[in-house]
Amino acid sequence: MSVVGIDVGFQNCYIAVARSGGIETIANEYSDRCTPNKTLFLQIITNFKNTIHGFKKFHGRAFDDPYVQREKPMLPYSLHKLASGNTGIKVRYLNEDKVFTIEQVTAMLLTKLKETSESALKKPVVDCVISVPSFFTDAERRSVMDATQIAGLNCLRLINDTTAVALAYGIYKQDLPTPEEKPRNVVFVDLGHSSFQLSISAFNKGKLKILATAFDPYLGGRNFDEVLVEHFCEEFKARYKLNVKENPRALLRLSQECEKLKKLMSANCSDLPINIECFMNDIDVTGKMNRVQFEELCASLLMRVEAPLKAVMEQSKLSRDEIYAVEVVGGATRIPSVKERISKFFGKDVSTTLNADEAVARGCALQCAIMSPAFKVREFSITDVVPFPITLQHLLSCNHPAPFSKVITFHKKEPFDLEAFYSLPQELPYPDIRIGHFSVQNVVPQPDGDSSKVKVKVRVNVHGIFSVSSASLMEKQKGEGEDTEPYTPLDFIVKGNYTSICMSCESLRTIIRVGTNLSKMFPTKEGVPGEKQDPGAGGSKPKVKVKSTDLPILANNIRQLDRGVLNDFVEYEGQMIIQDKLEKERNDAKNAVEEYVYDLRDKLCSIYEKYTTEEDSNRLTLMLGDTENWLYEEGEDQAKQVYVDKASISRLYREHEDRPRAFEEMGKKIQLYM
Ligand code: ATP
Ligand code: K
Ligand code: MG
Repeated sequence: MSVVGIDVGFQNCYIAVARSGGIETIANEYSDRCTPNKTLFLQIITNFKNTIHGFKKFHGRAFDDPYVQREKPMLPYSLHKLASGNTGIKVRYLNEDKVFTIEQVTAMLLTKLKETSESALKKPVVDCVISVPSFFTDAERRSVMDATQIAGLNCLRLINDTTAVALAYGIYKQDLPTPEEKPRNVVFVDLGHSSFQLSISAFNKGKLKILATAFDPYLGGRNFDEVLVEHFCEEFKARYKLNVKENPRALLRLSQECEKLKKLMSANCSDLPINIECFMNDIDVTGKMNRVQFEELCASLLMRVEAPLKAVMEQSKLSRDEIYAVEVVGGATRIPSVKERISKFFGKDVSTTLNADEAVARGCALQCAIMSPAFKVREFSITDVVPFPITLQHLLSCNHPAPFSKVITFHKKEPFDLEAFYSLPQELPYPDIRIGHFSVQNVVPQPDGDSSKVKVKVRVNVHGIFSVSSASLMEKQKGEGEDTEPYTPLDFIVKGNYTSICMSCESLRTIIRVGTNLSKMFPTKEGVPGEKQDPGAGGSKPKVKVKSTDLPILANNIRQLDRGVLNDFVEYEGQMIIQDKLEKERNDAKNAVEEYVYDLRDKLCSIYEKYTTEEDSNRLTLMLGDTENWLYEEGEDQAKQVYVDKASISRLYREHEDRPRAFEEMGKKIQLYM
């Protein structure tokens, strides 16, 4: 079984694989270890409207979400509002307009990455660990998980980008403090193309614990490109009277050139040129810029670097001298002024001991190796955090350790509903705070008419996804006496309308307090499915026999694809893979004919010259010309078999290649075939 880790970046994807010798990064068919985050649609590769990129943050987003609306005009492809209200992507596929869900588009990308790893490893790839930004919410995570299923991958864990980096950093360190010693605290900073993330991790031998995480989900290398694009749009308007923004293709080219310029400026202080030939209306444009000017233009972006640094330090409650190192990764941390700001804030040089581009993927592969039974790696435990406080009419505080599960007790006489949502809308990257609606069914009163005790287990799993995972009704056995478990302040809160109180900061403290009470009250007990005997609370108290019955839970409004729809998508993805394969074979067959024409023509006037009569040679040359014309006309778009038939002569030809004397004989065959 292969063990792979995939970093699906907004711009760049990396695949790492665990091998016995360590972690390796896989190269794609172009011998590049970085695969652009792009999905190309069949047959129309030259058509840029069908090259889908920049879709990573459409997961779980409503079409009406301000982020989606802001991105829409900048995209060369069109977005579409799905019946669910989510964002779909419209493309030409097999000569038809077709709308794909974001899960399908990401699945196509994952399929490509899967194929890349399979051809590098020469083994099937199923198990994997995939990274997501730490700020991804429940809906985004569920959506990515759906995509992995469509692509036929078994995602063992969605891991936060900076957590993967922390693992890649810590697992090889031989000198970490022992569990009894003070942990080593390291800050991890990742500035990618679309977002800025950081976390602080406390390391001891064999484990890491994320203490806090902070982010600016809308700050990344792309914003720096945009500043340059804006600048040159103005300049070209003034100097060449060109309205670049009206021309999507020109805008795309300018954006690519600006990105190159930005990268050059990281290494050079002097004036650097930007030249684009035939930019618009056959006009060549030129411009220049240096690092000082660039930093002035980007001043407002650079100002935004500090806030998340502050936030993460405040949350961790550490002082700056308790920070052992600040490790930076992500392409955009190469911008010198970004590094300077980080280093100034922490009062120490930033470290770049990790591979800035590949650290995330490597961490993912390590996590996959740890989780895979097929692989032996040293154990390394990871405790991550919940990035946003969740309210289940009360419940999880921000930076609560994850994964975790907790049992909450309710006293009810009838079925009841629980609503889970994010507590602090202003901290969420998008306006929708819903997580899900969970109905606990089949609740009945006790035989004596009293409320029943219902234990509900809530969970945040390894993917960072929240759920109400099980519920059970505790029934007092006749004549066994009263349940001694104390009345909890929680019951009071649940009965009250907590929803409205949760929104203020004041009540956030309340939530945390309730959370703490909860863990004190039920330190280890977790609802186990099936009937069982509950020994009751308090070891010294008389034992109370309680019968427990599992209750069905109906989850509603979960931001995830309907399972039937998911299955259809799995099937459709399979068909598209076949279609792609057929198309590739068809293209290869066509290329083979073309190649044959060139090759034979070449050889007719070189190595075969002396074996061919002039008459034969002329006839063959004419025939090759015909075949070539055919390729540009009716042969432009034919079924594979047509090309195969044409090209089978090429096979014959090769068979005779080492026997030039038989060439004349073969020439006759060629005539037969063409
Ligand atoms: P995200 O993490 O936001 O999903 P990503 O993982 O695809 O995105 P990275 O590959 O880490 O992003 O970084 C890409 C960004 O880094 C791009 O904006 C790129 O222009 C920028 N970048 C790469 N090299 C340099 C450099 N030498 N100087 C400045 N910026 C650079
Ligand atoms: K990346
Ligand atoms: Mg990244």
